[in-house]
Amino acid sequence: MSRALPEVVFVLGAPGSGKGTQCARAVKHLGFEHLSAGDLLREERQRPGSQYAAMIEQKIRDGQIVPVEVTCALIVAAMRRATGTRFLVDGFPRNADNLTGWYTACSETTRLLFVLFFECSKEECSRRCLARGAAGSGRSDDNEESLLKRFDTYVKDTLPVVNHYDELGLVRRINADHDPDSVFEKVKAVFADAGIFSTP
Ligand code: UP5
Ligand code: MG
Repeated sequence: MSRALPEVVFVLGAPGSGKGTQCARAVKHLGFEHLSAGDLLREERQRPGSQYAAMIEQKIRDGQIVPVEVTCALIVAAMRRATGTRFLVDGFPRNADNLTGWYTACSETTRLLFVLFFECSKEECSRRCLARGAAGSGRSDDNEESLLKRFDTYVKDTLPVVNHYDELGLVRRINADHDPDSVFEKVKAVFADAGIFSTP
């Protein structure tokens, strides 16, 4: 008997646009599991004996993108460990290399539902990340120098990925420049359009 493929929603948007915040809510109310590529990389960086730790730290600090072999392996392993079959893959794919790697590793073993894309001004995103850094996030990239690089990479490498999925009719745009509750209302509406409804 054939089993349904795991379903994936990619969650993209600028640094600080609220991907993680909204994914946490979607886990609670929409029954998805949240796989943040950035969190998985930060965990791998902390794992004793990881051969990738130094490379990951340097890439994160410089706002550059880790080679897809590393990131995709972490995502696939996390999906295998999970109990659910619906995943929010947050912050991935971020460039052409990520896209190719995902197609090779997962296009036949998962079903992409859509791409949730958070649009938020650079000023607001920067303010949020710097405030988080000032409040003691401990993230080595929540500083002005890293943020400039993160934004450069986002515009140069990640927006073309969004455009690619837009051409396939898969992008669901959300104006994320509002308070988290209002943004989540819009997120729920996108999922409801796809036939996925929230629990109270
Ligand atoms: N906040 C959230 N929503 C708000 C709202 N509506 N109003 C006011 N405040 C709001 O939110 C950021 C901050 O803003 C928080 O303090 C939050 O409370 C507040 P968050 O939900 O964390 O936003 P998010 O978009 O998740 O921001 P994040 O900083 O995580 O985005 P990045 O995309 O920069 O970070 P990520 O962890 O995905 O990646 C980090 C680095 O890892 C990358 O730069 C890259 O070097 C590397 N990476 C890869 O190489 N490959 C990958 O596939 C993924 C990452
Ligand atoms: Mg995040």
